[in-house]
Amino acid sequence: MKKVLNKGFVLMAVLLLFALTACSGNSSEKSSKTASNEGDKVNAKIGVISYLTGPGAAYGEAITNGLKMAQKEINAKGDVKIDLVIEDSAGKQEQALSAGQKLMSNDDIVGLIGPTLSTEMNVVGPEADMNGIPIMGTSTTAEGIPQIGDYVFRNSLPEALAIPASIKKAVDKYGAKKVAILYGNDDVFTKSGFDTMKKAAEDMGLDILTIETFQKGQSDYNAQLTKIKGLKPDLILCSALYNEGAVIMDQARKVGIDVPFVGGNGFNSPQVIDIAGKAADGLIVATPWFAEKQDPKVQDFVKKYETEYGKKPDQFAAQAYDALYIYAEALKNAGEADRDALRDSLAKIKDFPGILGNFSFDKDGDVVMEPTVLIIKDGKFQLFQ
Ligand code: 1QQ
Repeated sequence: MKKVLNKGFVLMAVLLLFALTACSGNSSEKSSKTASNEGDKVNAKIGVISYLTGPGAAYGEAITNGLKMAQKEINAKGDVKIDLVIEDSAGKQEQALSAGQKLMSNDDIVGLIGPTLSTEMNVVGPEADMNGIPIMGTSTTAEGIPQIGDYVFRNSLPEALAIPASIKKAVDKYGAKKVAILYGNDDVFTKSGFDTMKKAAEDMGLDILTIETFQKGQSDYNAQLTKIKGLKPDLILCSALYNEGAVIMDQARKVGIDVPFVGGNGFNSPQVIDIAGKAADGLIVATPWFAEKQDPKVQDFVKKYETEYGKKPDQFAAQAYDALYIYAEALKNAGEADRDALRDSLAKIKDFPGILGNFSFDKDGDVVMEPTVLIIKDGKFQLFQ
């Protein structure tokens, strides 16, 4: 397993550090232990960087709700006691980085969860890796996230697995041959989703009629949509976050485009339906989460979440919930709240039974999971069959 660090190298580094410290004549007070253990219980502080304010704040709200629910349950069980220290990134790289740095510089914090966007993880991940603190994305789906370094993990289903599954299902169902692609070209996730869509379309021999782009916060998509309408695609592939994606769907229906959309992970939010209403019908997405799944563990979680927050949990809540359980399991197995021990323990997680199924990291700290393909019909996410 690549992610399990080379102990020989680590030992050499430790010896070198020890020699340097000894030479400086300064005995360092700082221990690598980041929290105390009471008896057998591991006490750990986890830092969270989440998109809590701004146009995509519903992602962060779902994520922190899922984390808090898991925290309550884990703490009630008693093997591990987790404190969460939550910071807002506002969906911005700079704010995510300063939030991350603040959390990393707190020696009591043993690991990080977040940030919400791949765009943010692209700057926070390398910093965490350099500082030797484990970090796990629960919603980051762009290519290359766990490959940032040995301390960087995710439990979110990568676009590279999700998108080909949803396109394939749509192509099979509708006999689609011609597609138009529309994507945000100023965001790591929407760009990566586009690359995956283009490759999947090419691999399936689809005719790509046009590739159109937009920018974050754009409000008028008429130019792109009018052009797409004129080309008469069978399907539209769209890589966007929900705040832009829902507006695109609304405007598409208004200019008279009635073909189905295949969206990436950004569309896996009930916000799409809240914002676009009827216009969201015909959106196809792939996700590891389906709240109607007839699995007692899933239904138990849905019920508890609804009682606590007054709404159904979405994929982002579910992934965050599982992520904290994975951290708790890794901390319990490590037997101590130590950054390096947690990293090694996380890398060894195998077949952990979460609400998203049995979870293991692959050799890069990435996820292997079967996506479920859903379609919005009558204002609801339903199984796409
Ligand atoms: C990413 C995503 C977003 C949709 C998370 C909210 O998948 O940025 O990677």
